[in-house]
Amino acid sequence: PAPRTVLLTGAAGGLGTLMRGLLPEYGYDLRCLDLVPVEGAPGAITADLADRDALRDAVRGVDAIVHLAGISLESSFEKILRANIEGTYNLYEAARAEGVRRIVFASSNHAVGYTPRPEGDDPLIPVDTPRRPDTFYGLSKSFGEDLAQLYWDRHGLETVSVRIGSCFAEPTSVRMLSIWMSPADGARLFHAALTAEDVGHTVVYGSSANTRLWWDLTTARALGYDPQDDSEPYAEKLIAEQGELQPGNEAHAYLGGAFVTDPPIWPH
Ligand code: NAI
Ligand code: 15L
Repeated sequence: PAPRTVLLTGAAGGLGTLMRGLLPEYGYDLRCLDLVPVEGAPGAITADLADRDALRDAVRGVDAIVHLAGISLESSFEKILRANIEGTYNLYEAARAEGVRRIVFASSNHAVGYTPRPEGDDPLIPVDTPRRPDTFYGLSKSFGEDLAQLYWDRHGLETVSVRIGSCFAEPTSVRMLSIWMSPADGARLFHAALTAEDVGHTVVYGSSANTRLWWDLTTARALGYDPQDDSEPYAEKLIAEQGELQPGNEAHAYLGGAFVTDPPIWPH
């Protein structure tokens, strides 16, 4: 049966807030969790991913989990270790112990951020390209994908790892023209990841059907994802303001963009 009750971790964050608005239209009952109170979500759980007891209570009885919580930019190794690496482990352990069958894991393009971006007629980047994290943050997403594989192989807990590009209301940079995921397509992809059958551990890229796409959406489409948006209408204005990406510029040369040269730092 299709999952109905879904735990949404990181529900107070940017993507969590967008998905709280969009996923209920697909019929889900969301149980929200975050480190900070989730405004406008009565009954939301305020808990740290470090709190194993709270996670056991939070996952009990849900059909699936959408795991967005964690540090979403670069930080010290110690902070990334606690929130993203141990935190994701704690969530998977709770899910295993409570018999949850499926997790949708918010991985990131920064797990493969040191992959050179395709130019011209270069082939699109496949999901099985070697992982090349660009930061400790990207390293934690690479860990999450391996953890997901282990929990599938050993425990039969299924995961769709979504290497999200940039999911914001609009693309705001020339790089984002290639990796943008509109919020509506984000909800379509999460819904597909929650409902497709026999996913085992599947890795997909998360973006809209952008004209300037850098990566291969075949595995995402195989879940039933049918993206409806394209960043191209934003291209002319962004390129006029910012110029085209320059191959000689290190911050333009890789998938991870400026994360390889000057990563944005998590503010807390
Ligand atoms: P965000 O930073 O706005 O939200 C993350 C949420 O996680 C915050 O509300 C924060 O309070 C919560 N959180 C942090 N540490 C926690 C802990 N120890 N315990 C419980 N909750 C904790 O980030 P955003 O943009 O909403 O991203 C959500 C997820 O998607 C993140 O895992 C991020 O790495 C991933 N992602 C997002 C992309 C995007 O374009 N928004 C791109 C690629 C990946
Ligand atoms: C990410 O992984 C971040 O969480 C998000 O805030 C954006 O910076 C995105 O990658 C990106 O690469 O644009």
